[in-house]
Amino acid sequence: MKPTVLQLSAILIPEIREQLAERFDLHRWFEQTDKAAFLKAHAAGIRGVITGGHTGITRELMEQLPNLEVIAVNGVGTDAVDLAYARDRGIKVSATLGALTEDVADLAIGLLLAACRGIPSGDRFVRAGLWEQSPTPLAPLPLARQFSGMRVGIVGLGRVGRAVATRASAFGCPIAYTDLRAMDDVPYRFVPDLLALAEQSDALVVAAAADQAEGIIDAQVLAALGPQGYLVNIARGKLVNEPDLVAALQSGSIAGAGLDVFVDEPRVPPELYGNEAVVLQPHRASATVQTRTRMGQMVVDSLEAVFAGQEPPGRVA
Ligand code: 8YV
Repeated sequence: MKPTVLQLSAILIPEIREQLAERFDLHRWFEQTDKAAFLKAHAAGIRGVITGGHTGITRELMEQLPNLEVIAVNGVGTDAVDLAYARDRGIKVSATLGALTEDVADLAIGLLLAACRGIPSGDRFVRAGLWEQSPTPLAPLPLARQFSGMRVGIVGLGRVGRAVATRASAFGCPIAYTDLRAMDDVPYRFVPDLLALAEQSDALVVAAAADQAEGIIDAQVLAALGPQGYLVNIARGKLVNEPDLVAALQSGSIAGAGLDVFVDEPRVPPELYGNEAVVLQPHRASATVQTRTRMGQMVVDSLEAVFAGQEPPGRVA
């Protein structure tokens, strides 16, 4: 008999979907209209859960799955899974560690470049036919901010933070970082205090885990970054105090931002829609065919490993 697996978030790659359907008795939670009736009929048989990094799983749902053995997170962030509770229950949790590093770092640099150089504003300007009306488009499109050589401050020097640092270094950017401790295997400057890092940076890139760092980017940090400073967030929305960020973008107390993540996705503060200083993405940093294929394969492999009594790849609990 195939092991029963509950899928909490969608997987778009056809080969992965085929493998899931082939190997598991798969139930899609998001397609269940009567969730209580579904749980009554199937909860006891569910041995595995697939979820996304942002979606995670509620403690309440875990409590209703008495025979759960494994949660395979299709992402690297595990802040939406109660890892302590999973450990207590002996439920193994895996994440797609290392599978999405390059893509997330690529998008961080893309967002920073897009925000500094006003790429989306320029694109909108051309598409609206405004270039022909204003052949020297200086008034509607102010001169941009140079990216090469910017002082880049990285908040959280994990896999993604390091990959951002490598890329920004290639643009001649001096790199500093803050983290829980200094790292002796990198050539970058450690700044223990986030406020000091913000003061000394032209751009802050948020790449930290969100488990214990909610709201660390607040009005004070944004004020320290200053009116010439840019913020990029490709980690989790809740690392940033969103009302403070909206206020900073509205008042010009920072120059701009590039955001892939938000506190209450898919809701984005509506004040940002008309703000040309911010570049917005719908949480797509890992959304390439190549990376999502690697991630999906790790999810399949994790489930199979646990059902075969083995250690899952990317185990975090
Ligand atoms: C994904 C993420 O968008 O890795 C994470 O933690 O949030 C993203 O890579 C998500 O997990 C896709 O399911």
